[in-house]
Amino acid sequence: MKRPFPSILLTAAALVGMATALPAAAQFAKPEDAIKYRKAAFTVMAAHFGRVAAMANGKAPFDAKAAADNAEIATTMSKLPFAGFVDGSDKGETKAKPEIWAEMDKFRAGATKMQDAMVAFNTAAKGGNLDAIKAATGEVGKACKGCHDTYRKE
Ligand code: ASC
Repeated sequence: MKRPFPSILLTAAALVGMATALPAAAQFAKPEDAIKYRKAAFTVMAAHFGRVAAMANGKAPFDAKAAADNAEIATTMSKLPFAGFVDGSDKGETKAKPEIWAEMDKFRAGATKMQDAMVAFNTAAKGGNLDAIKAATGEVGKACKGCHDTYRKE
């Protein structure tokens, strides 16, 4: 019997669909994989946010196109790290404080605040007005710092 789509392709397509539709449902074989994942996502987010922040702070020349491109990536990345704060990932190579797991609702609220600030920042970056970008950058920075002060070691 000849089928139009071999079932292996259908299975592969279904897996790809799941992986792209549900980043928040990222699965981890081991707690250390979740730790690596969230650190990687934060690292990429910070790199791209930082490029715009450098422009906002006058440490890099303002380039509207680069600001918009980097803000878009930072905003996309901001959606990813929090899926990595799974149970059991409070121990290992991490600066995450145990308070995160004791106050998960509060922690998630802080994450949402940052993600919302990122969306506003992305809008500002697309608008190309440096003063608006400066203000929105400050709001994202505040949201980052808010959680770092409470939930990050050192
Ligand atoms: C950044 C970055 C952070 C935040 C934080 C804001 O660019 O990498 O972690 O801003 O420094 O206070």
